[in-house]
Amino acid sequence: MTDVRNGSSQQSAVGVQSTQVRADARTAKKPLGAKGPKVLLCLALLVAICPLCAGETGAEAWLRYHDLKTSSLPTLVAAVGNSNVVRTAANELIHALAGKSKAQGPAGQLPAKDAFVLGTWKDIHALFPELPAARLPAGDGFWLKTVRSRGAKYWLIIGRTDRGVLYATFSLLARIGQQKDVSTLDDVQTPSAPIRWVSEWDNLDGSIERGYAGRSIFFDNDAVRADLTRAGQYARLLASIGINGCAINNVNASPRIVAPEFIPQLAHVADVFRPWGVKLAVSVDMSSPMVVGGLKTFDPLDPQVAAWWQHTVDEIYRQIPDFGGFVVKADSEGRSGPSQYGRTAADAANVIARALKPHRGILMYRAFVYNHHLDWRDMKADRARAAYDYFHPLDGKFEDNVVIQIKYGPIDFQVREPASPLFGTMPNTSQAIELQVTQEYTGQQRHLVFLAPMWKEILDFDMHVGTAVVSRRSSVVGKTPVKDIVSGKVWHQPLGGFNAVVNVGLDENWLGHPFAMANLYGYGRLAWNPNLSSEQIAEEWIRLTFGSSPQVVSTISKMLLSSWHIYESYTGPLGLQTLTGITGPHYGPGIESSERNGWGQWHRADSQGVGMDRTIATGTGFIGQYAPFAQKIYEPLANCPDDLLLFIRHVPYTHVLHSGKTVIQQIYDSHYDGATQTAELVAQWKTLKGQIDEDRYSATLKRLEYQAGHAIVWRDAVVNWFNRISGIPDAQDRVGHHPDRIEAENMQLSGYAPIDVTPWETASGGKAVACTQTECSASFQFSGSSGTYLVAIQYFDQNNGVSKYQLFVNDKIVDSWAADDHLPSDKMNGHTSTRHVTEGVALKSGDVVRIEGNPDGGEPAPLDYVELHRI
Ligand code: GCV
Repeated sequence: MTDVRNGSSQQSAVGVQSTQVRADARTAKKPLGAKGPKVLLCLALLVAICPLCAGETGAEAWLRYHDLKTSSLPTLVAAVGNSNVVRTAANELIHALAGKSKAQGPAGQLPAKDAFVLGTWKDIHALFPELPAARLPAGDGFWLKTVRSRGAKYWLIIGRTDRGVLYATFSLLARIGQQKDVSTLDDVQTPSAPIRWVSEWDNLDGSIERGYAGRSIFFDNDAVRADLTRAGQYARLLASIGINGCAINNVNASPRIVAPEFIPQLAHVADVFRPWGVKLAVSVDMSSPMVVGGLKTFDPLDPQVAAWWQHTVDEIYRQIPDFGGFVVKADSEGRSGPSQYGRTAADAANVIARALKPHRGILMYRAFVYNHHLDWRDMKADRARAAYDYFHPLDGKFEDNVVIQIKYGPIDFQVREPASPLFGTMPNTSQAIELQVTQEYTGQQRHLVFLAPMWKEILDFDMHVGTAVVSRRSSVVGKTPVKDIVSGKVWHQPLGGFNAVVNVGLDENWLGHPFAMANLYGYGRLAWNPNLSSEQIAEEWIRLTFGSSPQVVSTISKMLLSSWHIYESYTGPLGLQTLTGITGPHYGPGIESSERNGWGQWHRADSQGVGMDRTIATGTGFIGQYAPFAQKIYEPLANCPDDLLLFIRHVPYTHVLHSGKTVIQQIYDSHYDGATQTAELVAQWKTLKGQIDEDRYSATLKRLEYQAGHAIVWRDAVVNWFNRISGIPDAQDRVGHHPDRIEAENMQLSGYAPIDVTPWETASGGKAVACTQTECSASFQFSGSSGTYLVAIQYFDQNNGVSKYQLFVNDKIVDSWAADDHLPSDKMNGHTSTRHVTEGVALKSGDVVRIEGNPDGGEPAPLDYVELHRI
């Protein structure tokens, strides 16, 4: 056996010959046969892995294992028992601490020198009978414990289940990674809930609905990928934060996912998940018995349909014995569902749940059921009511392996919503909260938005059902926060937990924005322990992802923790919801798109006032879905919190907020402040130059600079729109006044033609210019004072071409660039409006500034305006 730290070769302390170790490594999976648990010995290499690395892709996320202080840690890793998952844990430890795994083999006894010892309680207890059973963790929980025994010191890594051993290992490594002292440990942790899943909205063709980081890691070309390396790496990341299930396909599911020829392909995914304790799940379509099974119906009460589900589920379990279960989206946004047969969600859920039950499978039935053809003119119509209206009457009617999966708010992953009232009204049903790591309505991973603070507000919200509701199991007194309801604690439900839509892609860093992985990390940590603070989660993530330098930790913490409020302030303050293009890609501003249609994301802004009246007294009655105490927080205008006001009330623009400002002035101020604070994020990040590897530093900087420009697009669109509709001027006279701005349509144009942009508020002055030839130019004569300027050129980067631009001063070229970003629209609008900044341009009065544009494909090298800022 080789101890690489000493650079010498020596006999193992437990007397295992080196030859034996190598030979046994080939048969390591075989049980020992003899009495007592099997101990697998692994030799760790303790070497410094990486100083400040020149460049990192982000692929390792928080599992970088850089700069680990390992000198006081043992060099031996002993895995007890036969579990593959425990073996995975041991290998992870070796990988992390040593950089590479070494020979391993079974031995009949514990190492006689210091070692990490991993195993489930049953196996470890046999070796350390003195350990008190009272400390045994529940569920997937673990115990990290240092003990001295037989002249050696052991770092015991114990789980009740083998998954617990893996979670313990990652927890230990996270502590080491954060440079915490692990010389003495006695820590028992139990996850908050049994269900800690993620969902991926991947389509079988490899595209991802609401995915912003490349194509699917699971599917391509209507099949499971042959190379599932990334899927295995993803399972490792999930396991490291305690996630135990992953539904890999879109909830808008292709029925083919459970077709006989597809199930063996799913088994391949399960194979790469299994070592990491992640159960495979899939989303299924209710019409599968017809589409795949060839039946004439998918009526959930039809015996043939029940038999089809049973047969299909049995076949899945035959091939994937540890299959997790299904997620179902039905009767929602055009999906098929039980309403087609006059049946309920309980009928639909139960027919599938009964098929899963013998296999211990779970059915996650989504409460995201609503009519998207609501009548906009009906002041009582309200999409926010839908989940409660459909599901509350069904409480207690579901099989006990059904979990109702409820989006955190009553609408749809908006930048701010109140907690869904449904959480408080199903005491006899297991529930899970659905969160969204993929930033569909929060900047699509182009904007920095750390979502843990938002999730915390929802999870900590007390539904005040403590004394109001009595379940068939028990009555409840005291606080009833959402986190305790979904974990099953409040009403003692058998199941419950968390499911988040993540949508990782083939991009090396998984989610696109280098900071977006903070949301996946935060999700896992909160699902494990929703009592953690956002500050703690942020700090953990930063230390593991970027290192523990105090300046790095404090600067990035500040950025992360301020980011949600900043984003909210320029995209949808006061409970307006994200004011984005609802009927388009849900990205840039599109304020009116939510109105006059059936989707029900209305803000009802008109010339007099703004907001949805959801009160009991005069509105849609939505507030009445909360328990009486919670109603009192929202219903009286005097109590209603400012940040949800317009979600709950329709008020005049002159209504005075608790803050003392009028609603309209708050809308203006919030957007100006938000854009300014976004620019400050760039400045904050720049202070870290040299302290972060160059690749991740510049990738982050690029996104933050883009965000600062796009925040201005948002700001101008929203303030101009509300200024026009309300007719009330900004007290600070900023709206519509841009002394540093030269509109493209007012420049000297050659080949360029003015064009009206739709919606009007997404272009400065409502107009831009589009090139009608192969080359066009727009120019103006500079008349300001001589000096050095920052030139910001606002243009539209559509996804149907790569136009080229050049900037000239007096015929001398000073900059050039291509419109080669991948923004989500092929038109000029708030999704594509972006800016190019050229710094340090010397200008004197009389100079001619000219921009030349060359269109490409369907993109006419469009220009909106130029802004000049003296440096
Ligand atoms: C997968 C929103 C999204 C849809 C998504 C749906 C859902 O409406 O925009 O893309 O569909 O939510 O959660 O089912």
